[in-house]
Amino acid sequence: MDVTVNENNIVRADDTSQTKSQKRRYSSGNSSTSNQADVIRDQMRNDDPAIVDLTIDDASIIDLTVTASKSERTDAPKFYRDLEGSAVKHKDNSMGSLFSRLKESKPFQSGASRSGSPKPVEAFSELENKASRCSLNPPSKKHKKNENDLSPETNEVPREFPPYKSQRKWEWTYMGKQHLFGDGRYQSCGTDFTVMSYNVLAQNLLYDNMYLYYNSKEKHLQWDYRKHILLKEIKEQMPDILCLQEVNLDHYKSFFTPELTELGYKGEFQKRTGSDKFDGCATFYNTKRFKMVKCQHLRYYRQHRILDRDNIAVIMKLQPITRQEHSPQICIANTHLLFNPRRGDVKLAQMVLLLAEIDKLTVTTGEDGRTSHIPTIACGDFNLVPKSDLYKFLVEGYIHFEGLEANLLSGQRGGRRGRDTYLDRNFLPLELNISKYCTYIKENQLDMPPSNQISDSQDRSRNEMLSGSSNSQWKPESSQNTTSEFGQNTGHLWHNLNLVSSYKHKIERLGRSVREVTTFHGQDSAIVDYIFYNVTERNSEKGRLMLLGRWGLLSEDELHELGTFPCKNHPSDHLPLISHFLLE
Ligand code: KL2
Repeated sequence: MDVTVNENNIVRADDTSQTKSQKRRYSSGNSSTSNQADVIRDQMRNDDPAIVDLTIDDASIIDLTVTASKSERTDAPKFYRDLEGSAVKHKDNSMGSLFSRLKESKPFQSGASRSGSPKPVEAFSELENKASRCSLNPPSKKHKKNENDLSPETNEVPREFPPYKSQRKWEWTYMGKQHLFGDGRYQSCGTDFTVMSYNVLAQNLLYDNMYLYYNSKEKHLQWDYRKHILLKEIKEQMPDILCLQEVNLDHYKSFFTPELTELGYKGEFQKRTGSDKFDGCATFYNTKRFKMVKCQHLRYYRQHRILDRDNIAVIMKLQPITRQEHSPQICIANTHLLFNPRRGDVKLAQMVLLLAEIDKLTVTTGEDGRTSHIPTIACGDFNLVPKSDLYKFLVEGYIHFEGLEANLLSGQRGGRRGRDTYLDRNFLPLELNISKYCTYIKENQLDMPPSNQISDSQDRSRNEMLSGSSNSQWKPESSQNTTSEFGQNTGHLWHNLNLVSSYKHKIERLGRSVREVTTFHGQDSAIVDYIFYNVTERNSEKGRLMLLGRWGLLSEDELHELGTFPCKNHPSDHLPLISHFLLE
């Protein structure tokens, strides 16, 4: 494909080899509210094009020819869906260079599209410079250094950005301060360790959703550039456990595994199911600190409309390497749930499966026959926001889902569009054999009285639930259509994991509490990534896992001021989350 600019300020991208094309013409006229960039982006989103032929002239008339529509998706990989032969590197160079031309052409200046009054080109380059200079590099390993120390890159941050705007800082809990920096009185004999959860933005998804990244410099979007910065971020933190999402299978094999093996890690990977998916979750652990006891690869896909999506999880049981012979184990679940903001019902079903698998993997039976569960950390990209029904289900352990609107469950922007569907009490397939407590039903459980079936702690919280002393307002109805005490088709779900988020989702800035975000790109910012850990007493946050600290996130405003992601020093559209725990 050739992209040329002629004297009349016409940007043209031609590819005559494609035959199936649709032509559209947009004219901004003199309207100050016209918004060519958004129109084109929407058009491209709808048509999912492989090739775009764009003409922009001085009268702000835009001709858009879109080639290869959705129906031809299977042919599209030749162009920009290709993993390594991505647009930027592929011989036809389609999306990469085209997008950089779009940015250079006047109607596409950032800001111009929103305000309707074009800004001079210089203003745009300045914004882009800010973006490319943004530095979120962490303080070095063990975080005990002066937190105001700037990493080398921050030398490049222009004066007008005070350091706090480009620095993430460790936020220590009371326990963390006592344990890590105290006078020794509170030192425990437990194992402390760090967990990083990071959606590294799969290269093929980057090109699939290119409209999100049109403000980024082409160079900063290339895998050959991004991979070095990703590795640098990991090396700077050296987490003991590393949970990555959106890892391309090829990159897992050719990049992450060799590089991280060199650093002393071992890993497990699960690709998203489906032949058109190339990325998945990878969990690595530092072999000097942990040994793997078991690993469960969870594929959510079932032949049922509620679970017909390709998402996956890696659930690992790890044992710290200590002088103790029987050191306590932990479970680390790493997942990337469905993105679709409208399908909260699918996400809920995926969560139920995840919880049941965690329960299965973590349950232990003591010498006295009593069951308990090993401490668990569940992290990843859950594609749901705090305050949503799904978030509440995770941290409160209860949801009355019957009658809720599927498109509102995750609270993501964009969920409200389109037709509403309401959750039915029978939305989970019975064949899953999962109870309303999000545990697998054992054969003998179906007919037996509940008190024999539920472990001690489960029994306690179940009684709490029934007596109304938990967050739940629900009281059981005698006439419920349930197959048994464990039956799932009651319209209610519980789980007993007692999950707490290690991030509070709000940060203090200049005495005010503002929203922090975990993902950010040209279109949106939100909190969708989490590190949850489980406690025995939810209200006091006490348990065998104790949170010592978290690597603080940034506020929405701070990120907006930095420009857009990915950029020079930040290689993904998500920020890495890191939490420091003590296991007793
Ligand atoms: O939000 V994400 O990005 O957790 O970072 O998870 C999904 C999205 C990921 C895997 O499906 O690909 C991204 N618009 C924007 N982003 C999308 C879309 C879309 N239509 N589809 C997938 N993703």
